[in-house]
Parts: sequence; C-alpha cells; structure tokens
Amino acid sequence: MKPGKKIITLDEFTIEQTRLFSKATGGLSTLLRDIGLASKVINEKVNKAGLVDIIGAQGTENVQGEQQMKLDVYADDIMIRVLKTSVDCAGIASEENDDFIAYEDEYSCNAKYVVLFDPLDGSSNIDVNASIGTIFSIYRRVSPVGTPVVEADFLQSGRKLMAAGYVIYGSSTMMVYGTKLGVNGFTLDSSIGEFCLSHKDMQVPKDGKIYSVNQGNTAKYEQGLKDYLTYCMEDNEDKKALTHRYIGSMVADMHRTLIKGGIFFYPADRNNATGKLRLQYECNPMAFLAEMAGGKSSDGEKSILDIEPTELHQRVPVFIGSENMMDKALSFIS
Ligand code: P6P
Repeated sequence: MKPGKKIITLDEFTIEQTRLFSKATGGLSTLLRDIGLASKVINEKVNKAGLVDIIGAQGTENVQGEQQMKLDVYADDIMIRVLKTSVDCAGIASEENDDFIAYEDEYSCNAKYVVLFDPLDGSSNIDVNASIGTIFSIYRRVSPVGTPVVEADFLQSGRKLMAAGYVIYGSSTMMVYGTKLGVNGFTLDSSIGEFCLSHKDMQVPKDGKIYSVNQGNTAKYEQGLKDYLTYCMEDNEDKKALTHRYIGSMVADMHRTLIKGGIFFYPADRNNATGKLRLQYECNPMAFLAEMAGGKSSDGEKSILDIEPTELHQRVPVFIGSENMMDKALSFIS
C-alpha cells in the first residue's frame, strides 16, 4: 500500500455502498463480509496445500460426476458453515452439492438473500499450484421471508443478481465483486487480515489481444468457431496474430480478461451440446461481472444473463470478454 494512501477495507467499502441505497438494511454488506471470512479460511488451507494432507482426490464424485478433490470438499464445507451462521443468508446452492440447502433456523428463515457458489473452481489445478478460486452469486429470495427457501429462489436469471464475484487464490489473494453500481477488487493484506480496495471501478477494456479457449477441442467445434480460431491465429500486414492464454481455471482466465481485456469462451461441441460450464455457479456470476464492468457475455445467441434457468446444475455455452472482441467472435457463429 502506497504510504499515506487511505486503506479502505471491504467492510468499509460495502457499508459506504449500502448508504447509496436509502432502503438498504446492510444485509448485502454483511453477506460479503461473511463470504470474505470463509474465503480467508479457505485461503489458509490452499496456501498450505502442499504441506498438509489436503491435496489429492477425496475419492468421491460430485453431482457432475467429477472427481472431488479434498480441498473442494473442505471449501464447500466452510462456505456452508459460515453462511449458515450468517443472519442474512436463508439458504445456499453449491456446485458440489446435488440439491440446495435451506437453513431452517428462525434467523435464516427470516433472511432476505440466498447464495450460490462454486466453492473451489479450477480444482484440477490444485496439485500443480495454478490459481484457483471461489465464485459466488447473491440473489434476493423470491419465496416469502419467514419460510424455508425453495428451489425457485435458486433458479433466477442473472438479471436478478444483487451481487456476484469471486475470490482468486493466486500470487495474491483477491476478492472481486460487482453490483449494479460497478465492479471493485480487494487484495488480502494478510498482515492485518483484511481485504483492502486495490482495483477501484474495474472496467473491461473495449478491445484486447488475448483469446482464451481449450484449443484442444477445436476438432469438435462447429465450422464457424473453427473459422474464428483461424482468424485469431491469422498473422499478416492487416492483422497480427492474437495471443492464446488458457489456464484451465475459469477464475484465473476471467480475472485476466477483466483486467487486460480479451475473450474467454467454453463453447458447445459435438460431444457437449450445452458446453461444460455451469450457468448458476460459473457463467452467470462471471457474465454479470463482465457486463457491469463494460464487457459483454453470450451463449452464442443472447446475453448469459437473459437465460431463464430450468435446473440447478444446467450447463451453457459461454463467451465473455471485451465488447469489440465479442462482436467479432459472434459474427463468425451467429
Ligand atoms: P477443460 C475447471 O474444472 C473448470 O470448471 C473451469 O474452471 C475451467 O475454465 C474449465 O473447467 C476447464 O475445462 O475441459 O478445458 O479442462
């Protein structure tokens, strides 16, 4: 932190933001603080992953049929426990759990919000020390306050998001979250145990030079996408080849895209008609952040935020990034 520069902690920032909404009760601010607490606990374990018996496979599969890593299960448990004690969370849905969880104590039943999360996205990278992250979405419940939450509370479109964000456990630990007021980034200063404002009012550059996709799947893509990838690699007097960057951890690839610009996509292919990434746990929160920061999102036809969810774990094709790069990419496939 530059000397003399005022430190603004996540709590101070969210409380200031609350004051901008006359009817706000501070619930969102409390929830973000609770998610920040959970992520600090997860961060502690992630940073020690090589030293304690926490890396490697758990020996179980999640609802997606994916092998669960020990840290996946640990992070999921921490998020569920911390949010259960939050007075502003009525229930949760997690990528790692088959069904949603209704917190049935009196305080929780009277809470206004629900939280959806991918507790540790990119977990296949844990054992190779690549950046991973927690992705979260906060919705106002649609069921009556005072009753246990129902599935409809978790099947709201991205347009209804109150806030969304991620915590990236990388060379530094950062929380990036957005509301309709904008997107801001906070870096964890472990000497004081606080997330401190470090990236104010983040904006996705209108253009970029980086495309991010698992190019190994190209043979399975529709022709338009193959043509777009050929365009990305074209290098001549009129157009220089773009740079390809793919970490295989959506949080890491999207964090770079938000900061440097570019396009990230995980499209449908002939084996996965709806792509791989989950609408409610990965695509909606990331699309919300990108659009609130001046970028664009699409499933190939419309904004990700306009998709009406039909099931908790549904997958969608996803394109997210700089406005001009998105327009170019979509012109090849529309
Ligand atoms: P692939 C991680 O498992 C994840 O869910 C996202 O974080 C990431 O973008 C994607 O899957 C990577 O998938 O098929 O390229 O390994």
